[in-house]
Amino acid sequence: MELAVPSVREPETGALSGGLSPQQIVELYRLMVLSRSVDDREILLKRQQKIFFQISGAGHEALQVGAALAMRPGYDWFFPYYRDRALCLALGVTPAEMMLQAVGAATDPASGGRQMPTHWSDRALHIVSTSSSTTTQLLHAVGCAEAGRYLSRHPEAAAKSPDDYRAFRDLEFHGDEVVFTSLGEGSTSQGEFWEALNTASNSKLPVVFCVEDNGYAISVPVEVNTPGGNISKLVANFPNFYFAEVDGTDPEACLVAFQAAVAHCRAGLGPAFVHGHCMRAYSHSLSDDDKWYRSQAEREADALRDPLVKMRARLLREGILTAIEIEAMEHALDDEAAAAAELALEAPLPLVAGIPKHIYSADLDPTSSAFASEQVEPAGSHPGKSATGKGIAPHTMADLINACLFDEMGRDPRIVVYGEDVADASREEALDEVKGKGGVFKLTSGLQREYGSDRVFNSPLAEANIVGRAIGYGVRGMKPVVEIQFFDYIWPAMHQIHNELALMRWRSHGEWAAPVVMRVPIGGYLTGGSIYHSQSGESIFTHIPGLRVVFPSNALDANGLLRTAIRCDDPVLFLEHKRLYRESYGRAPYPGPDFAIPFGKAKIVRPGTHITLITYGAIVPRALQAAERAHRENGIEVEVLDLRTLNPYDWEAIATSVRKTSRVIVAHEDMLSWGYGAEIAARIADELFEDLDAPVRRVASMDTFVAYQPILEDAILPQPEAILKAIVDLRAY
Ligand SMILES: Cc1ncc(C[n+]2csc(CCOP(=O)(O)OP(=O)(O)O)c2C)c(N)n1
Ligand SMILES: [Mg+2]
Repeated sequence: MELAVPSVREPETGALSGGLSPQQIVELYRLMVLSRSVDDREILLKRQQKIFFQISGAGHEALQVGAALAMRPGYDWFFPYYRDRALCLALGVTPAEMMLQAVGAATDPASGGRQMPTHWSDRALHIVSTSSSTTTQLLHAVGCAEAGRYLSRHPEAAAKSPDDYRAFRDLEFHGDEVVFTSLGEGSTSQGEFWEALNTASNSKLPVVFCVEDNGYAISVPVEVNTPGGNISKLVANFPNFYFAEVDGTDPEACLVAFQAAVAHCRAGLGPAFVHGHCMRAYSHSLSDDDKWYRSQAEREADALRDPLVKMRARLLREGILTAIEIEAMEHALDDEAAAAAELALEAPLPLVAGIPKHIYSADLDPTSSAFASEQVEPAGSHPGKSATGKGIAPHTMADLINACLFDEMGRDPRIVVYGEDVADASREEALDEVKGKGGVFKLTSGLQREYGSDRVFNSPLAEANIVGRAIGYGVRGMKPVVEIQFFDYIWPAMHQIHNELALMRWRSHGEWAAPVVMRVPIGGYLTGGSIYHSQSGESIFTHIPGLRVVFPSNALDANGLLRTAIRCDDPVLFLEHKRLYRESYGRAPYPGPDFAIPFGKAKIVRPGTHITLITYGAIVPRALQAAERAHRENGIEVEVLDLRTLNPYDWEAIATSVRKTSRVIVAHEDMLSWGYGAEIAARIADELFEDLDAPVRRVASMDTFVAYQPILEDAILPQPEAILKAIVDLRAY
């Protein structure tokens, strides 16, 4: 790839050498002015209503150019934020590409018209797609750095397999690569900032954190966000970091700071933190006016620190360029930005028909027969290490999930497993004498012992950290299979799941994806599980396009569906009902190391002719109990359908059964209102109205959380008696 600034970079390393020549100083200025010109052109277009949003990097150019020129595009990795126009230009994104995003063109290479301007993405340059959410990108950068380190230590993981997601996921890595990420000073208030620094510091990761401190977060001044007003002072005690605090309006000072930061990272000494004091030459965005909240004196003082103004003065003062030469250069760059805009305004617009493209992988369909195993034969002893059951005897769901993890990790060196308490013992020296933890439910038991601490390890107690880092691993082509200890505590990760994980592919128009598996124990019926260890809430996640949601009810399905989740190329929320982990219901022999079940295929667990009962998870055994009693006591034949996966779900199976029975109950453990059954019931009413002899009934828990006292717990959660009553009522309708 052509470097954008060959005259400035050293050809071998891509970095600048110290002590800049006049020519190199001019090149810095050129990049800064080009960035400002593109911003100014966009502002014009926004005022003419030819583009729909504008946020500028004006005032941040010096810091960003200094950062970009200390690193190597296409070799190092970049997780920038929305102000980083000058950084991206210096890395090699063209003004035309930026303008294509501003107009929302079909040919916008970063997002195909889906993201606002300045939401960067460029695969060749290693600029990973970023969102509008402040600070989420830092954890991606941390995971990306971990992946790079892992791959350097395990180059065998780069091998491709035609049989799974690896066929479509190329790996690139270098032992001395660095990962850059940036954010504003206001965004350092987010917890994920601290979560990212924790892991980067603890694991000595080669991440360059850049805080672009312009003193404001929209209208909120720095001292409101940062106690004492200086983030450098607050982070100073993190171990292993290189720290620099620089005048972010002086590109040369910034470059020197970043070169030292990058050298520290490349040498494997740990992360770096560069805090640049820049300024905001314009208001926050075109939707803001800083005259509303900044005094005139303050604005005037800030304007004197405009890096372009300062550089212009320096060029003249040091006789590097004349006023005429500067003016000619600025005009030429303005023309370049104008030409880019003209080009973009002529570009084709995205087709409405293309909207669903890249919500999920187009390469690998987890509903396809490629994931359907032959009839399984009991395959003898399973490889898992969980406490119950070895040999050919029927195994619990816990056993067969553990066995699947063992098998898949043996087969695919790109898998890493981490989460809270998932390791056998973080202090490896204890392993000789202890049994090992292996998860609070023991589902990951023995994995660290078998596959080593590089592949199975404990995370900090921070759920956003777990999922955010997994996204960083995922975009590098790795397969993180992470555990969230309880569904009740998935909420700190919700931002990462909803705005990042599920969206990575769609928002980058297929350029990036993070096919992460999140295993999550869920549900109640625990007798004493109470509010914070009994929650359901799967419909909150089936409401997220881009995320697959799986919810098995028995050991065999859990084994086969987890295998599909791991081998597929989409992010998967794999919900494991805690009550089912060691139930006698649904045990099965070990089905062997290649048993897989496609997504979106329901299973008729009891055939019947009078009523269709659609359910999943822990309600399956309860529905079967109710169906048996309805048969014995009332002569009603209920067909029980176990959906097994909730997104996608098997509409064909539902429709076939409903056409046969004409009466439907949807039953689930989660609350009734706005629950998963609401969507299924609505679709049946919409598309199968003619086939129905009665309204669609729902059975679910009360619209409240699960209480501790068992009398209350039993009343809140749906019991077999409630299902039986619905069956009898509906038959009589
Ligand atoms: C998680 C999140 N919360 C709120 C916003 C809305 N928002 C966008 S930019 C911004 C201020 C950011 O300030 P700072 O981090 O200092 O960056 P700057 O824009 O000043 O460069 C806010 C509140 C957002 N994008 N993401
Ligand atoms: Mg700011």
